[in-house]
Amino acid sequence: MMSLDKATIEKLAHHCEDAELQAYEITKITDDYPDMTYEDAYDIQWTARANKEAKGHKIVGMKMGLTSQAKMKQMGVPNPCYGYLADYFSYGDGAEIKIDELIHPKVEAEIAFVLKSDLSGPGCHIGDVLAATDFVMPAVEIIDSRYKDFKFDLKSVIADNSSSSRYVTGGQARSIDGLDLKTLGVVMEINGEIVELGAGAAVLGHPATAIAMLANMLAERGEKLRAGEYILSGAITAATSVKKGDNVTVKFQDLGTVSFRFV
Ligand code: 0L1
Ligand code: MG
Repeated sequence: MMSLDKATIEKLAHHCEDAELQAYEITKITDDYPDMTYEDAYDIQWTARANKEAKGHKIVGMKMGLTSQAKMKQMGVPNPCYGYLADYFSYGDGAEIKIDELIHPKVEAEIAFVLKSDLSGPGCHIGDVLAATDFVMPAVEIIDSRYKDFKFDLKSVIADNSSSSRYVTGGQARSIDGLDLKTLGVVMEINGEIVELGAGAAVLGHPATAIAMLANMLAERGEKLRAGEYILSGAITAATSVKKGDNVTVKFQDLGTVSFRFV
């Protein structure tokens, strides 16, 4: 397998990050580098992440993406992927999100995990995740692929930080005791109209499974999930396009509501 050299990795990290910061579309990078590997794709993502930290940004968490069978099929990709969350991605309940800073955002309802102890793979399983979970919180992820018309393949998406751009957290932080994350229901409304429904099982059968998979994927690079990080477990609803002026409200069974607006 051909692998990209360090200079090309650095160039592509800037290519994707510039598109994110200045909100413009790019064509998928595998068009120009068809022989790049999954390792190259993650090298590009980790290089962009290091560049953000060097500029003074804090990495506050991680996300799993493409965790539902329906979404993997829709996008034609074989596996889920992960990305990182930088400090400026984070918004609270009632936020106003500036849509001009984004390209073609979509919203998806997710359950976020915060761990009380680090979690390492390989061999991490759902029981390890449940034992390590401090609390869960409702979240809405705003994804914004930098690729034209959301047209991509898995390697291109990974290099583009798995389309991460913003996330909004609200509702209540709850211990998982007494919560059934598999059947936990979610109703998404835009401007008062129900647009999506779902239950936690949409995420690989149980959202904690996605967190275990993430720990195992990170282990391939000698990395782990850390206590206190904010970890998005993957979409419960289909990603829904939004426009300026839209009010988004997502009601989570047992966890409360997350609301915000695009301005
Ligand atoms: O969070 C997600 O599931 C999105 C991952 C990237 C794919 C996309 O942009 O649709
Ligand atoms: Mg997501």
